Amino acid sequence: MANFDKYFLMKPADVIEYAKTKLDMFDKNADLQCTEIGDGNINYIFKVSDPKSNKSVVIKQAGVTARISEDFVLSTDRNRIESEILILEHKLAPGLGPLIYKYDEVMSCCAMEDLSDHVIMRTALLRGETFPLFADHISTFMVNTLLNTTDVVMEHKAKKDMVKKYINPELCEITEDLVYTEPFNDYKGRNDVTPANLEWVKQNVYGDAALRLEAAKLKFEFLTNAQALIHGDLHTGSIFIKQDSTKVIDPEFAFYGPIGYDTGNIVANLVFAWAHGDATIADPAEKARFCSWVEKTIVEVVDMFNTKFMKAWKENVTEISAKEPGFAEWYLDGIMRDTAAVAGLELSRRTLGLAHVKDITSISEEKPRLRAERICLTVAKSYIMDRTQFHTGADFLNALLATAKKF
Ligand code: SR1
Ligand code: MG
Repeated sequence: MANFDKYFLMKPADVIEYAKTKLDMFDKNADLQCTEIGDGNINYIFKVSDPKSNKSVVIKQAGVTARISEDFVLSTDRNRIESEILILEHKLAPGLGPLIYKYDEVMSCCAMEDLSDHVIMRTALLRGETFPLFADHISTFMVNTLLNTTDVVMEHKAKKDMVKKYINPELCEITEDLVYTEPFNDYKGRNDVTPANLEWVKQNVYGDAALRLEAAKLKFEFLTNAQALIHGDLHTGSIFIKQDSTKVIDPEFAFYGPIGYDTGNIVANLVFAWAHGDATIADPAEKARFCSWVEKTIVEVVDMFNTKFMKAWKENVTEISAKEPGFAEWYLDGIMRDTAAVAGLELSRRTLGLAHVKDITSISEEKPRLRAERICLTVAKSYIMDRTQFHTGADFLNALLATAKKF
């Protein structure tokens, strides 16, 4: 029987033993059940439950390679980063993430609150469910976790210590390759383009030198702009949700990067939800109900973020130079520009690259799928190329609606 003093990749039976001996949650004689419930690209996630006491816990373990492909050899230290960031996010944005019970450096695993009463947001959106509090919750999460970890609020040496502590080179490399590079040139031959769209993609994406140049500039901003401690992978698959609650999970890509990387991911993944609803919901009234909720949510996420950001700025800013009149507006304008750019990058990479989203891949009929992909790739281009023109939620939505009309 393992005593967990040396790392190995656990199977469900090991996880039961682990939960019994390493967590002070279950009776030593409890008849525990364990299932691997992970459906992400990288880690192994186990739910352990005791039907008798009704207690349960989630245990997440990092392997030495990514689940999606052994090409990605990754430090298991990402589990430390994830555990520490979840604890920090819980302090900065209380109630908007899971509780962490334990981090185990040897086994590179952590034990956290079981959120089985919630559902992964992408899954719920694919079923046409809507969440009226989402924009409010996610804008609070982003403002609190992002602004409070910047040089604007933090003492600069303390912030630099955080930059050091959360340097995350391997996970950042995945983003550099998959988000900023490969969607525009497929130089590693890993892209996965829908065959009937390949010629269109060659002409409109790979063949667009101006687009490739902007993506290159954005990559260097991602590499060098240590603006805030970002989540780094804030898509609808990293959010557990129910009507009255939103919980952000999975911050293993966290590092000091541009704030717009998080806000842009939220916008892009709402656009994917819209594209899925638009392509698959047959009943016009039902389609209007779902798509108009997504449209309103895109607008609200951006506008609430802007309003809350300015309010929090006034309350929390400590950096003297940041108090100069006009500085806050300049700073926020930069975030909106990056939000647009990243929304465009995320839309491009999830449509063309190695890691897709179900919003697109589950569109089973070819014609609507090709149309959905072209809408996403075309609005992506305008988010990237015209990124200085995006300031309000309406700016983001209008670009989407104008693009959709063309196809
Ligand atoms: C190799 S990992 C592929 C993608 O999955 C994660 O969720 C990140 O989005 C990453 O880019
Ligand atoms: Mg993830």
